[in-house]
Amino acid sequence: MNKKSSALQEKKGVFKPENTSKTAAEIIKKNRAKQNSVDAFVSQILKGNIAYLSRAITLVESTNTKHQQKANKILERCLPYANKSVRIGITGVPGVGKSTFIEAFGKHLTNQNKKVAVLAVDPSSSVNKGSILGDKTRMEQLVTDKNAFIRPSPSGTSLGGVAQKTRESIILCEAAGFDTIIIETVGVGQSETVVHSMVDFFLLLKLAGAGDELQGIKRGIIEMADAIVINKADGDNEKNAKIAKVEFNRALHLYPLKESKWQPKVLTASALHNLGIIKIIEMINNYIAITYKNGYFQQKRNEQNTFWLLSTIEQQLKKNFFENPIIKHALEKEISNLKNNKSTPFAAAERLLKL
Ligand SMILES: Nc1nc2c(ncn2[C@@H]2O[C@H](COP(=O)(O)OP(=O)(O)O)[C@@H](O)[C@H]2O)c(=O)[nH]1
Ligand SMILES: [Mg+2]
Repeated sequence: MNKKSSALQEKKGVFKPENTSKTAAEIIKKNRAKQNSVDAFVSQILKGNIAYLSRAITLVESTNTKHQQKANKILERCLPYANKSVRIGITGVPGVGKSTFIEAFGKHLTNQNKKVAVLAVDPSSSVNKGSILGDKTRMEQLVTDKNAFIRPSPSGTSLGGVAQKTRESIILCEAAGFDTIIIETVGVGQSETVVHSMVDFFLLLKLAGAGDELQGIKRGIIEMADAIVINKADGDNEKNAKIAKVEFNRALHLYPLKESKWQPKVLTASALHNLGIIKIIEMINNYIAITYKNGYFQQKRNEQNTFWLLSTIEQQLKKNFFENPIIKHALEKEISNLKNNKSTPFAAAERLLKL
């Protein structure tokens, strides 16, 4: 075979000069650092830049210590611009219509030129990637609305950790100009209590005709609610919803008047057919006006802040303790001692704490 025509023949390469000069590379690097600086994050968030808001929330949610430090700096500087919003918690069992409701409710608000952020606290989301994400199809209109921002639940091992991240995200959203913050949570377990402790108004969605046990709603959650909305009040269900409304109203009147001096309301709605939503918005506005006037709004936020300060310290202490290599090692030893009946849990705990 002719050597020249062989495909295997190698051609000598020509020298190719670097297409970026050193100075150009440095300028690019510097610009990138500038774009990623805390200053850039803060100024862009305050301008309402959604891309930066999203990235800041990602930093908040990161487990990387460097990211967390950066997030804390951003948070600290956003804090003076936060707080000017109405925070609404929405709970109810899966299938009750939370996502459909938030879509209808959120659309009404953005039509009134409000800026709506939807966050979630879902401790199970580390497994199924968060309820909202899958639900984005149910929030089709809100997802594409430039005045809305939807973020799925952070994942995490502990509810406390997940909640902490959501609280920090609230601050970032508020600094970005969102005046209505909706926090969704699934009505199972402890997450309602946690969401209740970070919102101004707590709304429980229910269905007519299904008993509380069936709906997995505990008495304590009904007690926390500032309003119960009986959803799916349409078609054949409308009559049942009206009956349920009367029953719930009667039941709610048995509870002592809340510290807010607000008598919880029961309303019916059809999230699917967009009925009864305006009344709910008016009711929440009314609640805000009343509690602003009687001072309860601020008092509750102050109490919530104190609660979160203490719980943040608690979490940090725990984290520092359990992540300390000396403790980690000693803990392992103590656990194996326990197994061999060489020690008691109390004596072991005392020794570890002294370390
Ligand atoms: N008839 C009726 N169906 C509804 C209503 N709201 C939600 N749904 C339906 O109930 C199902 C569950 O709704 P979804 O919003 O995903 O509930 P979530 O699990 O609480 O978020 C969906 O098929 C909805 O279309 C309503 O007001 N009326
Ligand atoms: Mg949902």
